Amino acid sequence: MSEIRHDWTKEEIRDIYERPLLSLVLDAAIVHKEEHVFGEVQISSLLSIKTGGCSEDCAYCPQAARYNTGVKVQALMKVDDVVRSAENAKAGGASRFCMGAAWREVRDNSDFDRVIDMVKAVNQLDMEVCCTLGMLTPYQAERLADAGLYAYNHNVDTSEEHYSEVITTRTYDDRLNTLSNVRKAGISVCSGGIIGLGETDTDRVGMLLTLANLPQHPESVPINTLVPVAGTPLGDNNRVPFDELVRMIATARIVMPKSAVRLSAGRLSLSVSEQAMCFMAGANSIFAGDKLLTTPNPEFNTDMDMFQTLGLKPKAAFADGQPKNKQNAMQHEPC
Ligand code: SAM
Ligand code: DTB
Ligand code: SF4
Repeated sequence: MSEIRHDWTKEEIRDIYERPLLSLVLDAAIVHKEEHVFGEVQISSLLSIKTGGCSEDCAYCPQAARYNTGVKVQALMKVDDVVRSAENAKAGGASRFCMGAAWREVRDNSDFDRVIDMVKAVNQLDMEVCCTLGMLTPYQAERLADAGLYAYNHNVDTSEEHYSEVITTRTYDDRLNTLSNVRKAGISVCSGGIIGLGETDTDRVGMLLTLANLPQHPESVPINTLVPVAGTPLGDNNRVPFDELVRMIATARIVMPKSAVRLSAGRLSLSVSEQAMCFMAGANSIFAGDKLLTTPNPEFNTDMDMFQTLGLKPKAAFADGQPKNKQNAMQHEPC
């Protein structure tokens, strides 16, 4: 068993990150095999329930209102349409359904009431329900938990030092506060970041340090590579070399041994063999479906062919435990 630590130093993580690539992958694969079912990969489906028009200035994001990216603003979807999409995702083998909204933060209004109804409805399908809606208060996190929300995605995105180069309309501490509110509400935490934002290796190590030294490791750690979108300030950034992505995944696997590491945005630019190396290095979760929120992702059938070729198996829902409201229901059931 790997030791679960929350007292990593920057130097220790940097030493891991800088190991010769194949030794690093081997070390990560050993941790992965000890802590997870090797070859089992969680399939998450992603749906943008409210698109574009966001007030934040995240320099990578096509949904920020201030950048001219061609993304069409779409109001919050109807509950029935969301449920239909979740049913399709389940039929395709997804065990987690993640609903994303281009909001800076959740407001206590009828839109949030509708999201609560979406969470309840998707929860009925026995899928792990996830949301990513921006900043949350403790009360909002409680409401989501009570509705049966399984996980909440809120990325730290980059290191604390690099953060203000990318986003100025909220702080790193705002992000960490929301993560703490989510954790206190008993919701599974999904938090990671993006590489390719113009950060240094030290920033990448710094981001992993933040995540690995949280009081509890996030249950999921998405590693996104920037999908450069024309019109955003980072639209002309170069593609991240694939070995750097592998390094990031392997280091995340070693410093957070029990977390799911998600090979997230950017897969469309990776070959099957490059993705295979990511799985070898400890990635055990993907977003499947031909669209992420607004940008393209590999076709579902292409991914299933990859699963076949690499001998990967989709992970069942709730393999790591039930959401809070189901736990309560089970505790109150007579024996
Ligand atoms: N508005 C909410 C928020 O910011 O938390 C939820 C949606 S937001 C689009 C979710 C995450 O998507 C961001 O934190 C970022 O990590 C990722 N993301 C957005 N645009 C991206 C891009 N062009 N390439 C890679 N990842 C991106
Ligand atoms: C995460 O870390 N990556 C996903 C999910 N969480 C919400 C989003 C990726 C978005 C990529 C850009 C787009 O499609 O708009
Ligand atoms: Fe808005 Fe989220 Fe995009 Fe930032 S990442 S602009 S908060 S939708």
